[in-house]
Amino acid sequence: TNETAIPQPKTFGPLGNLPLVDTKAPVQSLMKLAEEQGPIFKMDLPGRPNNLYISGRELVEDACDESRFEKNVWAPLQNVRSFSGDGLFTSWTEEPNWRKAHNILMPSFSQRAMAGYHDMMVDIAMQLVQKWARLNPDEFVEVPEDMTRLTLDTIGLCGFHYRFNSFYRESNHPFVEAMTRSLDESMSQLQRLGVQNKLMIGKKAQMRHDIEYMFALVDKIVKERRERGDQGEKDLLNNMLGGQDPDTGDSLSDENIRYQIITFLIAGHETTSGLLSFALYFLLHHPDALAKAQAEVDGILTDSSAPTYKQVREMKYIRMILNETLRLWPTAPAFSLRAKEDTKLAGRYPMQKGEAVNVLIPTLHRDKSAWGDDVEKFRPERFEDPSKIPDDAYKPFGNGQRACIGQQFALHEATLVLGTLLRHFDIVDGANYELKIKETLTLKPDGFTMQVRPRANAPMAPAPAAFGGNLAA
Ligand code: HEM
Ligand code: LEH
Repeated sequence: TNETAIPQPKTFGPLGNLPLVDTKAPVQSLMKLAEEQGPIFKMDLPGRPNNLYISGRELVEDACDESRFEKNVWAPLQNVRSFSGDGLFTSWTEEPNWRKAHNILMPSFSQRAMAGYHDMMVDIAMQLVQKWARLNPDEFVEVPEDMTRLTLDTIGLCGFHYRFNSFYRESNHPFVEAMTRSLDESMSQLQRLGVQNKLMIGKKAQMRHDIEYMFALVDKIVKERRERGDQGEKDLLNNMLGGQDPDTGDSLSDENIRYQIITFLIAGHETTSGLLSFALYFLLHHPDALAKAQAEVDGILTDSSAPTYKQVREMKYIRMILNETLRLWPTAPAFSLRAKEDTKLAGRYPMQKGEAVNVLIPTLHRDKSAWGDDVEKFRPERFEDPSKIPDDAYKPFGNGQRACIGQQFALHEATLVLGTLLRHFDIVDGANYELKIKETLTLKPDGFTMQVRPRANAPMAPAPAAFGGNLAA
């Protein structure tokens, strides 16, 4: 027949392939394995035999056929369900709350809806600009930490009119601590043996405690809004509290609203802060791209008022930089699909109904047959004409009806912030930072610091009236 055997790296008895995976960096281990094994390979993990990883464009294109494959809520997402339940990100498509929430929330994430969030995004972006403007020349910016402050505060304000006020705190907001620990623990559980997991009593108690903290914060936000009533806030919370599914007339239950809020707080900030951090890292190392980006924003942001929605939409090169950053380091690095019926993947690999394939996005984004030989090179110009990108070679936001609902939100926010930062500051690699990637389900540059210098020709950031509305005063 025309069936092909699937490669598998060496195994270690009952541990299977687990010893080949660095517990702190599973995705980077899988990328190395993919380089050795090719575009499809098999991994046996304790209690989880036959994990298929695919990373070739052709295979991914076939698995993205929604008539034969659907989103798989795989082990990494199963573990997250303890705090995000049947929220949009961790629900099966057939669970009734997926379509209900999808229908109710889609309009809140349309490109049009971004105009309504824009001023709130600017509010938080300006807090970052002002913090950086007040640094002494010898001080360093902790990039992922400040980007996390920014993206958490942005989703808090746009989603729920809640201010985390992260820029007024020396360390992370307790919600971020609870969330990061829970995500870490969800990932660690994947690599422990069943018996090991049962022995982790302290970790379990910590996770229970963290989940209770997150639920309590969210319940407080909902309770306060219910008591105050709808005052016309155009945010996600009002849409969830008041929205009805046009198909059924149903609205979301209180339990499901809690899961959606946790989902948005997590999804809405982890990946976008990683994106902004990697983008600044790449710009430090690509002066040509940096100069082009600064020339673009200098031409668009010509007066001292805050960027408008329209100006952000004009920042085409900044957008290309973000696209190219997500090519090399897609901050949500994998998703999983399962066969809806018995089928053959790419006409060669028989799959039974329910069998899954996991898409390894960073390796897909380095498929030379799709991108050319210079795949390792950071070159935003690849995205000049998106029609030139082969189908399904670029999947940073997932696939089909289960693709990221927050894509426009993330890209509008990231474009606004990167454009505004580059208009105001030159960036300097004062610490000779060497890239090291931290994994917590998402990817971030670990310990990345740099210096910033206010640009001579920058328009001054709008400041409170006490300062004359202008930092120069
Ligand atoms: C789904 C990536 C930002 C909310 C997804 C998926 C990916 C992804 C790959 C598909 C997951 C799967 O198939 O299992 C990203 C990246 C982001 C980002 C790279 C930023 C650079 C956001 C933001 C929000 C968000 C800002 C919300 C404010 C969601 C939700 C889903 C999702 C709710 C599930 C959608 C559904 O299945 O109906 N995202 N995301 N994401 N994302 Fe994002
Ligand atoms: O493949 C992974 N883990 C392996 C285990 C390992 C021992 C081989 C496995 O098979 O479970 C790594 C898992 C990576 C999961 C990426 C999930 C993406 C999370 C994105 C969260 C943020 N977000 C959500 C929505 N929009 C953004």
